[in-house]
Amino acid sequence: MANKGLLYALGIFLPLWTFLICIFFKQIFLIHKSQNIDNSYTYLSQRAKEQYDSSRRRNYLPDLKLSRNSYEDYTLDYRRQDEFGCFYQRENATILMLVRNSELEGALDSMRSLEDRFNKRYRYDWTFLNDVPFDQEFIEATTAMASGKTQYALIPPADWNRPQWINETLFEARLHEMETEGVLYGGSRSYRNMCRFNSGFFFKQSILNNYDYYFRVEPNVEYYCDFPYDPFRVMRLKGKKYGFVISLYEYEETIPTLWNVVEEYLETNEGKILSKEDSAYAFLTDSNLVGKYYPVVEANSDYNLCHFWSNFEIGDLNFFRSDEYKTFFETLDSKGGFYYERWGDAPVHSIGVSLLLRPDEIIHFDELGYFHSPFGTCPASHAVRLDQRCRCKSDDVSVIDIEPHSCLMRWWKNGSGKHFLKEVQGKNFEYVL
Ligand SMILES: Nc1nc2c(ncn2[C@@H]2O[C@H](COP(=O)(O)OP(=O)(O)O)[C@@H](O)[C@H]2O)c(=O)[nH]1
Ligand SMILES: *[C@@H]1O[C@H](CO)[C@@H](O)[C@H](O)[C@H]1NC(C)=O
Ligand SMILES: *[C@@H]1O[C@H](CO)[C@@H](O)[C@H](O)[C@H]1NC(C)=O
Ligand SMILES: *[C@@H]1O[C@H](CO)[C@@H](O)[C@H](O)[C@H]1NC(C)=O
Ligand SMILES: [Mg+2]
Repeated sequence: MANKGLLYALGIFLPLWTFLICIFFKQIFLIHKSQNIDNSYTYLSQRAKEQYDSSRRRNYLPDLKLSRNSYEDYTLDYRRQDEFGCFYQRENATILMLVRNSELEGALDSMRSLEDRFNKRYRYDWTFLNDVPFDQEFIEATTAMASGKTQYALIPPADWNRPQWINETLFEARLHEMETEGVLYGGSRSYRNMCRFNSGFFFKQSILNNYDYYFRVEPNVEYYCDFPYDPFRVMRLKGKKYGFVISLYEYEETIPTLWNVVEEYLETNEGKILSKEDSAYAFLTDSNLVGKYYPVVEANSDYNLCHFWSNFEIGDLNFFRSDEYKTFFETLDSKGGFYYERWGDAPVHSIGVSLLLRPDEIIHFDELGYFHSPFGTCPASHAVRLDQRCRCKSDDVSVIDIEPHSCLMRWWKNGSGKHFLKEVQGKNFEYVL
């Protein structure tokens, strides 16, 4: 009989049916449970979002300016920032690191941080420069760490080494003198090569010919926050040629005669370059009170020693490749101060861009938290720090932004200006967290 056969089959497989039914209910139970967990997390995160996040609502309230340190109301239209991914048209740009083989660990730390905070979404190329060939271990590890393509170049000796015309007797004497005086890197030969290379030769490397913009990265730095935009795109769309995050005073003992040479350059090139009124000259020379502070460092020349910290910089290579900058660098270089003194590439770049660019061509990226020992910068707005997943405290001792030894306030005053939330919104506006 057919029925008997069916019962027989069901009976024989009874343990199997029971097993399957158990699994089925267990699954339903688990799904249910996990949905509960999900719901509670969703609820919590929704609440946090609503509680804190005026910045996420920026899309709907585009006129709201956050309490950040920026004079730009909106660095970019954020609504267009979701365009990354495979359809994003990258800028003509590369991330650039001059580095030694021995600094591999520090290079990887910086890369890990920048990839996580910015580049993994865009996959810009990484370009590595060195005065000796990179070793296999370095190439392998950095290539594995990069989301974009990597390329490596050897700097020609003529772009790196001390030129023949440097007076060796004088050089050795000054090296010894500055070392005895305890000047930072005062006794170092390679540091001088590095500073001169970064001042006048990095942008001439043929490996960079194919790019318009570079983003300089050093080993052992950290980026504290998610980048809220592609800084290269900001540079192009806003017509910026030089970007910085930290500005401070230079040690005068490293550049005793630099400003004299700059004044000579200004006299010779008057009329060929921007006038003092049109450039950011005032940023370099103002020494009046800013807020509560006079410059914390006394200077012996008209140069107030303010400079952009060049370990972070995003720049337009075509500016550095211009005749104006070339003449500027060559005038400085011909005096030998990169060797007889210890001129840093930071004051040289800063003076160069401040004299040759309009203030509105220089940008302070104030939403990008950053640390290079011993100083850091961190967005001042709590909402921005949450929104960009920052890992920094804006009142940390290392955060230099509005400390007396920072030149940022001077940049606001005599550079490209700044307005504050209350000025923009009027006195009725209150920003409440
Ligand atoms: N290839 C190479 N890179 C160097 C040399 N000296 C300095 N650098 C790089 O130049 C940059 C500045 O040097 P660093 O030691 O960080 O100087 P600091 O930041 O002024 O203390 C870093 O990216 C270094 O990796 C050198 O002799 N060879
Ligand atoms: C090199 O410098 C030393 C010390 O200042 C000086 O005595 C000497 O004349 C210089 N040599 C040349 C060739 O200029
Ligand atoms: C990128 O920039 C370089 C240098 O300015 C230029 O020669 C090249 O044509 C640019 N490439 C693209 C795709 O725009
Ligand atoms: C810097 O700006 C202040 C305020 O606008 C102005 O009084 C001062 O003259 C400026 N400094 C220079 C050197 O132009
Ligand atoms: Mg460094």
